[in-house]
Amino acid sequence: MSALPFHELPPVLATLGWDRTWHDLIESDPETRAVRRPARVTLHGRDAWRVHDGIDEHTVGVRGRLRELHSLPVGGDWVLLSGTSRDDAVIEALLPRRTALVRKVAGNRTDEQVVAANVDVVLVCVPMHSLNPRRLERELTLVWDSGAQPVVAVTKTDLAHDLGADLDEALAEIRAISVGVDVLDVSSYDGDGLEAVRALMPEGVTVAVIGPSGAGKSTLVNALVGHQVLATSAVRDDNRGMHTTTARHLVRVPDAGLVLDTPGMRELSLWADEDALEATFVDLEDFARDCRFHDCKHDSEPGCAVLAAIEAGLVEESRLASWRKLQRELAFLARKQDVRLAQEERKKWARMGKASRARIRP
Ligand SMILES: Nc1nc2c(ncn2[C@@H]2O[C@H](COP(=O)(O)OP(=O)(O)OP(=O)(O)O)[C@@H](O)[C@H]2O)c(=O)[nH]1
Ligand SMILES: [Mg+2]
Repeated sequence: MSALPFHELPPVLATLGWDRTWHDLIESDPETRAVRRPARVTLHGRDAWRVHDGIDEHTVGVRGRLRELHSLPVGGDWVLLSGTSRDDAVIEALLPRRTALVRKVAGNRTDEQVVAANVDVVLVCVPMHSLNPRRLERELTLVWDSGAQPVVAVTKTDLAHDLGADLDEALAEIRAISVGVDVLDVSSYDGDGLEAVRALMPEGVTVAVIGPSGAGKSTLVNALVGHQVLATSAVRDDNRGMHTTTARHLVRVPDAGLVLDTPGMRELSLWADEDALEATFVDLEDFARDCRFHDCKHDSEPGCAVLAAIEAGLVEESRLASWRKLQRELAFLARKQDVRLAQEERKKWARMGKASRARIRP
């Protein structure tokens, strides 16, 4: 049995993001060719996955051997289903991810968690009245690392009037942090800027929405879809919505692409590499290229172009501080990861040693 020819697949699959490249991928692999039906994960719980197979959306489980893999399917993943109907469908295979938004698992462990897969654009929401620059830098680094394109959405711009705040000033501050990234301003309440967001998602394109709790992510998704698909509610005293989002939903926007809502992450720990950090701090990197010493630490070295730029008021000193902090954090994580891998390796060798000793013993 081989996969259905591309033109015989349900046309709705294309609106979910299925394309020739995905199709060729399963055709070229004898193992996946035998499994007929691609589907996209729209939501996942602890033990069940909602998938859309181009015909309808239903709940399925995964084949046991997939559980042994390090990574189970998450929202946005493409999977292959066995079975011919919704009742006997099971996820048999997880297709390789084109992009993956990954964060470090909350707490002390050095495990990673994939937040969303196969996302083309990540919309980083920043409420206009409560910018947290350090958080935004982290979020942008996370997105650069994922392989998706970051775009910043400054939300709740209608509040500027009520709060007597200067929207242009807030935007300028956010633009100064979002180097090389488009910054849109939106208000889901009065519809301003929604068209610009919609323009990011032509049919088949997936946009994930991230940002702090209460930033208006779910409200924005509802506004794009045109009706309430996700619960949102009044802001509590602690600024979190009453219906704070707890799962990641992938929904289709009529006549457009797909949007994946995510819960506001309270603890945003990085799981990124140096390149992603460079992309976030490209303004500092540009100056750093002109430093006299190529290994300049931008501390007090003579001929440091970064310090000169700060002195000249071209960059904020706080930006250098957060660059250093994130560099330290990543270095720490890498060291911790090395220690863990070394421990696992030692355990493996100890086990193998034991097993071979057992065999040698008469
Ligand atoms: N003034 C104003 N309020 C908004 C706007 N968008 C959302 N809100 C309000 O902000 C609160 C939080 O909105 P949500 O959409 O639930 O926020 P969220 O980012 O999804 O929050 P989590 O799910 O907790 O991560 C709600 O009370 C919304 O009504 C907006 O454009 N303008
Ligand atoms: Mg929400």
